[in-house]
Amino acid sequence: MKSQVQLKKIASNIENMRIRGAGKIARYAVLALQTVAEESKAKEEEAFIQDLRAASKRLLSTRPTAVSLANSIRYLMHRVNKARQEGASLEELRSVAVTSAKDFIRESGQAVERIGEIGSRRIQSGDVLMTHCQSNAAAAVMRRAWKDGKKFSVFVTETRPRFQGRKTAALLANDGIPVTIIVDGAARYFMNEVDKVIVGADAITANGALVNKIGTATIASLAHEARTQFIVASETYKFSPETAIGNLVTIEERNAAEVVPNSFLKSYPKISVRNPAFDVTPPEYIDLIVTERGIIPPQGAIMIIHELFGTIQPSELSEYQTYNATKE
Ligand code: RUB
Repeated sequence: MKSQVQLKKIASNIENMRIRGAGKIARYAVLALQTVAEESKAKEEEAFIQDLRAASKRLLSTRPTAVSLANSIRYLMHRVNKARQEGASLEELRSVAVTSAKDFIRESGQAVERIGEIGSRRIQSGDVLMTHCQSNAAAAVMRRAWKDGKKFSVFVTETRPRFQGRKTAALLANDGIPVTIIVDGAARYFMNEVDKVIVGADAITANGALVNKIGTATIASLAHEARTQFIVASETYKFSPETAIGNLVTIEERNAAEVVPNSFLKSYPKISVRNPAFDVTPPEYIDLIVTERGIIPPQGAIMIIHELFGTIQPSELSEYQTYNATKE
């Protein structure tokens, strides 16, 4: 079945990071669900929903830290479940699923664009910026500011172990933005020259902490020490409702072979390697979070979560949880 092939392919490409970055992961996840909905051979409504649930389960297992993934699936499943409760037929459910996927992809693209627009107002000509990893949202801010005629330069950390910084550097350089790549460990060496650090988000917690690529928290503490502004660019579907009731965001640990070659590990079997993909930056180190709804201080994260998800009960943290504010 084409949809199964598509689901398998998208899920394994998220796992092996051919599809990466929290926003993109979310968009591909709903695209996979769209294909499953289009191709489902289910003969009745409940079986159709079960097909979507099974696909969601597979997608959710791919990258545990990306809250955007769970929220994008929730966005679609909430609408499908609501339609089912209202008595929708099989074909109506299919159409709700497909439309929801398309809506999410469109809204997500618009959110990144809007973040670029809003965030770019914080950038001034003459600024020296620093960024880490590769984030479409953070890049949107810098690219929009450059497009608007502001002149600035950017230090890009290479971002061990997967070197996503090279992708960011290439993207910005293609626009003509002056870019300097540095090793992650050189962040402090250059921090006193930097006016603003700008990064993306894998997740924002209820207390305004940022979960992002490993190394982000170190850079944030250096920025704090140097009194350099630390800006996060994040769509609101990266805000984690689970954290409002005390759950923690799971930090993904990846394969040791990303850090050292297997041959090294074989030669030194007693050496162990840890490879957490993300870390947590406390809200005290964050000056502002740029969302598509506007700029908030980290303390405002809980308000966004309440607007999006309402008051959260532990039993509601399933696909049924509502997205109050997303134009229902
Ligand atoms: C990517 C990363 C990015 C966020 C935000 O990690 O940490 O900063 O996902 O990206 P990985 P975006 O390479 O492990 O996926 O703004 O594009 O959603």
